[in-house]
Amino acid sequence: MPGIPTQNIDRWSKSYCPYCGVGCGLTVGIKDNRVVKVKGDPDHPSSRGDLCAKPIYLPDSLQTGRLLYPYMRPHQEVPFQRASWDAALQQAAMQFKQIITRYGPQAVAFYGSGQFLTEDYYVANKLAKGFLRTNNFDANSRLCMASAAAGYASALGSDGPPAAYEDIDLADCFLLIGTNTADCHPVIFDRIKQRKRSAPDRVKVIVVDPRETATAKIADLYLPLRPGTDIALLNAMLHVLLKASLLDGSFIAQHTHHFEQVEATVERYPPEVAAEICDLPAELIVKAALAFGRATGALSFWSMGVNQSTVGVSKNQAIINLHLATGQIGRPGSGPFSLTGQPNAMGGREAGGLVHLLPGYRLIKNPTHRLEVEAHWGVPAGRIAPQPGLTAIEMFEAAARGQIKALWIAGTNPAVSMPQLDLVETALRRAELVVVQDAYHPTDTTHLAHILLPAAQWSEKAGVMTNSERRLTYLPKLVDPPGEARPDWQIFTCFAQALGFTQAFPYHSSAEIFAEFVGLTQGRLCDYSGVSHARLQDEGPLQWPCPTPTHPGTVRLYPEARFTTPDGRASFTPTEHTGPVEGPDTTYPLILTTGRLKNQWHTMTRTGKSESLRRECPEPIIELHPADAARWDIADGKLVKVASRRGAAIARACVTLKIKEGTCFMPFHWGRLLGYYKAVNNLTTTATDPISQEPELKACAVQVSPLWMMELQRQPASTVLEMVEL
Ligand SMILES: Nc1nc2c(c(=O)[nH]1)N[C@H]1C(S)=C(S)[C@@H](COP(=O)(O)OP(=O)(O)OC[C@H]3O[C@@H](n4cnc5c(=O)[nH]c(N)nc54)[C@H](O)[C@@H]3O)O[C@H]1N2
Ligand SMILES: Nc1nc2c(c(=O)[nH]1)N[C@H]1C(S)=C(S)[C@@H](COP(=O)(O)OP(=O)(O)OC[C@H]3O[C@@H](n4cnc5c(=O)[nH]c(N)nc54)[C@H](O)[C@@H]3O)O[C@H]1N2
Ligand code: SF4
Ligand SMILES: [Mo]
Repeated sequence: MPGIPTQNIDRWSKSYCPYCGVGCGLTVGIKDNRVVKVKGDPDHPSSRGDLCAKPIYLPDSLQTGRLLYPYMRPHQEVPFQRASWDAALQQAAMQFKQIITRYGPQAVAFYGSGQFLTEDYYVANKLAKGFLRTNNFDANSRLCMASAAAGYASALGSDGPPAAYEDIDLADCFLLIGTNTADCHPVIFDRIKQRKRSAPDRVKVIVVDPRETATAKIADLYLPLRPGTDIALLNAMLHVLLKASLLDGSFIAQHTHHFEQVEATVERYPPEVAAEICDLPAELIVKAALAFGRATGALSFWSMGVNQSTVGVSKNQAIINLHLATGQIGRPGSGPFSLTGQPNAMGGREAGGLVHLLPGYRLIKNPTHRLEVEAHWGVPAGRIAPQPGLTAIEMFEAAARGQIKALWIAGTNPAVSMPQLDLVETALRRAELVVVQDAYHPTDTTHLAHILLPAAQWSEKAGVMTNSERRLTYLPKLVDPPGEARPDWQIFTCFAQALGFTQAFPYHSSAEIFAEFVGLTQGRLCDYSGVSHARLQDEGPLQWPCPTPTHPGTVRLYPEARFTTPDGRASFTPTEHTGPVEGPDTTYPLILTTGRLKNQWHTMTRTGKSESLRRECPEPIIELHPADAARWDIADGKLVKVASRRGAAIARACVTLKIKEGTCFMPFHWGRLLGYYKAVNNLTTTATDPISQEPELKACAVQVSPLWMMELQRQPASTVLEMVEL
């Protein structure tokens, strides 16, 4: 365990984990204005003292490589000069005003993060949508949860995961589809594992993933499907249940619409047809369907293997169809349950932090919603533009074309995490103004900025985050930020003031901002108008809906199966199988899927600073099936050149039977700054789902070949990867 002996700690305080959307409670030890130790918080109802390795190493990452002061430069070819906060914000304000005057409000854009506090989100959105009149505020949740949010909204009438973690202890069938829960949501995985152990014969676990990850270890049924074929599988499961009369006819009749359309569609997906599409044995599909259909409580968890697809919304709808058809929703131990990626991607959705949203799960396109928000913000009716702004990929495409002139990026590192990094680089180089607000420097994105603004990060600012089970936790400020770093909400507030909007942005604390925001949740599904900073501090975390100051919070949505639609009924949507946009061909014969490693977080600006975490996987790897490795003459442990239609990367071969033949896998943690060819997003595609606009980060076609450079192979891997020119 890192850190200093417990007896030397000045004080302990409760907080919340700044990594994944499980949203575990932390107990944090502080000494001399520094966080020195992190443990689980036994009182946090979502995690009950449990936690994984990543936050334990937070003390290693909080000091090193921090961006301490604002910096500016006239263009990207010259070094940054230190500036005062006033000068940096005045400069940004002047350029924003000029650009808006010259080209209109659509020429500016903000790109934020599911790692913001809810208050950060709220202020930035209010500024963009209510005062600058641009709806161009999107977030990295577009690459992550957008398909899930759209899936819930289309089926249930509103975004919002219906189930809660306590349903894990009550379920007897788990469908884990497109999620490596063991590595990416470890504390939820532990709870599922405990449930399985408590009744090993009764509780069934189904894992659906082209890779046999650590998650598959607890599976009764492991389905290694071909990437991008989930809809065929889910339709076939429904087909089997229909034929076996395992559907809940009265639930369908009383609480839903359009079942007949789905019935007609799944008729065309008998298990034999899906078996062909998915490359799975038909009997495995039947077994999975029966396990789901016979369960008293069926709980489905999913994440990026479902969402990051050109049919991501349909995949979500196909999962929800299964739950509606069996009545497995709103009851203890059941429900469709998307696992949120980032710690506050949920809060971001609630605060309206995407280009098509307004606070309180409202929609830009809805005139009544716009009026309600305009009234709350004290701006004239008609101020909010009626059309959604440009989504993440569209935003960078527009900047690369020269249509977006000013980009403000905060709490995200798109020069590593967006598909097709050439596009991102072109966009950032073409824009007249790139403002980057980050806790660290250099990163691949800060490296391309004109103005750098130092952000206070976790433990250095106070505010609220919502986790996957709709639970709000208060994060106190525990230590002072280093240098001149400021909380994101404060930076946006000061920027709004520099633009002249002082009256509408008078905030001195995030508590005031939270209070203003919760007013906009009143009467909405995500009503938490009974919550305040003070209440969360006094009573601890609360689950929304929580509409009054004495309301205890709500475990589960839709207990009476009354959904958020005008007539209270949910909607089935027929879903059809369509493969990824790039299928394998003779030139690019393998499907590359990308994702995460257990001990790294995203672009490694934080976890990469811990020696212990880095040691686990010091360099990019590529998982290959032995048959594919043999076909292209690749030996385990050797360097491999991977090329797609868009670019190339290099990684070390990890030859394993745990990946499906014809598929390979690379993590996306490395950016070009760490070695140009380490970046997997050199390869990925910007093709997106037509509804959610979420990119297909889980499938593109590649070719692999050994890197025949014997002399290079004798050098340390990092040098090789940095020096090799393809
Ligand atoms: N250690 C760690 N944990 C994290 C993060 C991190 O960076 N590191 N990030 C957090 C964030 S923001 C997110 S979004 C989550 C992501 O959590 P996950 O979604 O669990 O993680 P990924 O590795 O992106 O992808 C999950 C799995 O999808 C599988 N997959 C690929 N294509 C398909 C397909 O077509 N169908 C199916 N069924 N499966 C497929 C992959 O093989 C992979 O095992 O993790 C969160 N937790
Ligand atoms: N190929 C491929 N690409 C992917 C994915 C994939 O599966 N495959 N997954 C996608 C998904 S799901 C996600 S969520 C994204 C994540 O991608 P990013 O959002 O780009 O990843 P992070 O490294 O978490 O970036 C967070 C940034 O915020 C900074 N930061 C930390 N704390 C604070 C703070 O309090 N304030 C401010 N202003 N900055 C702070 C960090 O230093 C870092 O630069 O990646 C996406 N990209
Ligand atoms: S499971 Fe997620 S929220 Fe919990 S400690 Fe690990 S990273 Fe943090
Ligand atoms: Mo994510």
